[in-house]
Amino acid sequence: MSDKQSKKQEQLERFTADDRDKDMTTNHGTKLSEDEFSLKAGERGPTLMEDFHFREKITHFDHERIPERAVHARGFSAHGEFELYESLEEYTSADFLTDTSKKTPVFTRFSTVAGSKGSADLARDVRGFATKFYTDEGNFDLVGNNIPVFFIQDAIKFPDLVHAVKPEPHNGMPQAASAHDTFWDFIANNQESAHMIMWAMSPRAIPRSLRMMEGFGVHTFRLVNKEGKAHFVKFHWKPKLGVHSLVWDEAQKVNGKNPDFHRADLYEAIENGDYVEYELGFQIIKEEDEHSFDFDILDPTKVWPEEEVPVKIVGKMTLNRNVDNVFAENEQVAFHPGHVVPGIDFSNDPLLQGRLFSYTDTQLTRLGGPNFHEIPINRPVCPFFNNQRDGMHRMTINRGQSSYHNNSLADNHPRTVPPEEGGFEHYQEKVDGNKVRKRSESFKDHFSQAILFWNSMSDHEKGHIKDAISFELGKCQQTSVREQVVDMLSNISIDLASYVADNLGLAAPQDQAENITKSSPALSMADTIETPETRKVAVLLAEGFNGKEVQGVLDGIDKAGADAEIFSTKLGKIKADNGDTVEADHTFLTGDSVLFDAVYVVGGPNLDKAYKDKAKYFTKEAYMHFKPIGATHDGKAWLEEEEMTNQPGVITSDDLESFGEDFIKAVAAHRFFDREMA
Ligand code: HDD
Repeated sequence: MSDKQSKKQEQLERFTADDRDKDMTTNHGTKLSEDEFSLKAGERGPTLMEDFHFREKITHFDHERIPERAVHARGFSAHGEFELYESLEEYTSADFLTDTSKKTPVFTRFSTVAGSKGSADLARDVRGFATKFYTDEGNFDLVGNNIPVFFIQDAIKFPDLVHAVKPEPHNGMPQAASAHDTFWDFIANNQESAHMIMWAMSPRAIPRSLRMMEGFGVHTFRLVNKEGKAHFVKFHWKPKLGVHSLVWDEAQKVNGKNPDFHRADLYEAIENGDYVEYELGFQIIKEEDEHSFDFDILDPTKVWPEEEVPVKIVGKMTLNRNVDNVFAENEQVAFHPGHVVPGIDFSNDPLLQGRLFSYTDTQLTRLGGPNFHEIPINRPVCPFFNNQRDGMHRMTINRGQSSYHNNSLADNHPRTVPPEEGGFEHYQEKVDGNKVRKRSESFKDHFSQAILFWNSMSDHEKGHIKDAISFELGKCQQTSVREQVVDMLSNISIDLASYVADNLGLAAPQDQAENITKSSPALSMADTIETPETRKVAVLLAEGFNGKEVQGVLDGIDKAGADAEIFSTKLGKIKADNGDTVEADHTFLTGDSVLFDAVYVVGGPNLDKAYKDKAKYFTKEAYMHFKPIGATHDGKAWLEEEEMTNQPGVITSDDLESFGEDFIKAVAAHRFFDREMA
């Protein structure tokens, strides 16, 4: 974290309370002498109404919960800062995008969409990626997802989409899962979802870490410069650690072993000083080129292929501070795609236009009234004044006699500000049309980009998608739903549709998918950044292990920025053959293979069969999830016994130095899907 507190942190500081070393009082300040027993008429008698302490404590508790978000209920957040690499004044007048000397405080909340607040992190789902920039000109909220397109083209269909994916109303199942009839019935009968469903069934929907996924503003926005000239823009976040995912079997197990897997990963990375970095990128299209593409740039079910419209990297966000209080910050933060600052404006994307209504509206129920902007996490760092007054939970004590505009009593203050001095002015787009409830002709192609996405996938991503759809439809009860989806898939790929049909015992589809061969390599995760940094390596060793040699490998893991955690027969100190000790972090009871990126198997003398079996099972599971595995000493023999050697990403060697290097390289590579093919 920067040594100087950010403006936002200073502001939040004024609202924080630290009750260490403090006396206990009621909310009204009366000191309390007792907090364990209610006031009773006699030791065994009834509680008395006059017990104000009891009444206050229970009343507060009775009202501790607020409605969870209608979608994106389960989320986790962190504070940070945004730095700009170069002035973008050619495109925008926004000061945080033109002044490179500024560090703009940010607050980012990641979320799953469908599950309740208490659901598990590794649901197969889209991830929300919402960032509040506390700029000196007001808050700018970039409320995006980790997938660059959306299921629907018009916001009026959002309640239908959400009703379809949420637990079914007659039995309240399933929780945090799209693998059920109503969701797939919606998909098959709303074919604009074809492109997004391909992303949602791809590995992107089960990220390895919130730190290892991209973010997208999804919609087309506008950047407007000082001269009033506008460009269309799409926003991107690119993680410095690359884009990585888990496999489905692993994800489901992680949900049981550690439902907080993603939030713990983010929290611990920040606590360890491994600050989380994403670069901000812009795709920019000139206004005059609006109609130069084979898709409508206002259609939120379309990407702008990066090969056609390159992503210009403009700055970096670093998340470097955990929240102090999950309710006060993560729960009470209120994002809104309509929170813009001068220099950023909207496009006519009908999904975006509808969102501009929904987000303030939902906070009225969720946060209990119109003053949620006064909650510390939501306050801008710049001053804010207007004539809005009163309402539930008003905190500000507005002085003065007048609360209207125009006035003479306060010399017309608070005054509006002309655009040249920083007042927001809407981009003066000429709009002329008949009032119609219609989909534009240019929004009617639902399959070209679904095919583009499919064509761009590596073999293992294609395999993942095939199995994901087979899983999801396999969980659907209605044959008619399965059939309709297979029919829909045949518009994307006959290979995909036939595979799924075969898995479901359905007839192979007849229709041919359109013959589109175009692909966009940027859509695949296959060529992403590879690094061992912050990867978690499970090291299996026991008393009497070769201390000198193993320490060398552990040092190498540490030097590479990865994190080795020791599994042994018991917690506490484990003695090596040279008398050195290491501290065991886990036993097979407290830790699990699915919670690690790689396994290094060492073993030790005098281990009983039960222990060896567990160690082999642990390693085999990592092997089945295509993870890097290294083995030296006794570990090598275990791998041989289980026929795991001579496979991609399985490193064994007697030369400890080359072993260390090869193992770290394997850890950086993340997964070895060739093993799947072998
Ligand atoms: Fe939304 C929350 C992202 C379409 C209505 N949305 C919400 C959050 C994210 C998104 C990240 C969680 C914010 C947080 O962490 O507090 N939503 C999107 C994206 C969309 C999208 C990327 C399409 C491109 N959303 C969308 C539509 C509507 C909504 C079309 C309604 C017309 N979204 C909401 C909401 C939520 C919300 C009900 C629930 C909680 C909240 O707003 O504050 O208003």
